[in-house]
Amino acid sequence: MLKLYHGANSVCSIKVRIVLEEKNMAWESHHIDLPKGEQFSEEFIALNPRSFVPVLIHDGFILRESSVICEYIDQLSDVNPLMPTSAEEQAKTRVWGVQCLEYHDSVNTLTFASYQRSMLLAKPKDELEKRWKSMPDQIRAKKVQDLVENGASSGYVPVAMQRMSRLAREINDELEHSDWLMGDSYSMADALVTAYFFRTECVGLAGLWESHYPRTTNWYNRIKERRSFDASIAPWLNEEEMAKIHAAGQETFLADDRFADYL
Ligand SMILES: N[C@@H](CCC(=O)N[C@@H](CS)C(=O)NCC(=O)O)C(=O)O
Repeated sequence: MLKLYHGANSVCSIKVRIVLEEKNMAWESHHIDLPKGEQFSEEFIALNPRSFVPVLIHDGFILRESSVICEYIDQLSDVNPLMPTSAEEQAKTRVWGVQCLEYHDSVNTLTFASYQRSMLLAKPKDELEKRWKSMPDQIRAKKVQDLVENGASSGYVPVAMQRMSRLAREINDELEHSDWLMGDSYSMADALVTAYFFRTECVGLAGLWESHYPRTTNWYNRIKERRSFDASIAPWLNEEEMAKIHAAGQETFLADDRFADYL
């Protein structure tokens, strides 16, 4: 049995749930409440000393890193194989997987500068100090702290915006001669990057592709029509929270002239 430790609204967790749905795989859910800080509990740190989700456990084998987990899951069953078969396409797919580290960093910036910021600013100062100190990765802690203190004025925000815009453009270029990232069928590469688009859209920034890149827009719309999209998201997210995330994103970014050309 596959056990997945995951966060309801965590992009990397959504990414793994998309692949589980595409593969029609049964799994046992272990939900980690990230806003509550359950990722810092002793119990969870024993599973992942880096204190982040997702973590997959398969017959006692503990695996971290969402892109690697996705490829591992694909190999467990012949249903709807997502990894391409040629060495070249496998390599290209893994490049998308490695680049996800950059996309994750970017959407994490956009979320912490907006919605997460408003949530965290509502907490008492000493609780926040405790949270920063309990993060095993202090570089990550410093970044989040900067975003919470400065919001859209943080130096991390324009970098994130530029990177997500570049991703939208790169996908638009890839789709010039094919329907999907790796040819004419949906594959692992499409699955790996979807959640980063979803989060960017959630924070009100779909203009990054909708205003500039029609092939990317069409590709993402086709992804949203797949059963796996709804099945991996809807049961875990509530509409009220999504509306708050969207409103916080719009309030933070759309009124800021520095980002007007992107949107
Ligand atoms: N590179 C890792 C990143 C994992 C990661 O950062 N997960 C986030 C949620 S998407 C998390 O657990 N954050 C906890 C925190 O920020 O304290 C992966 O792709 O699995």
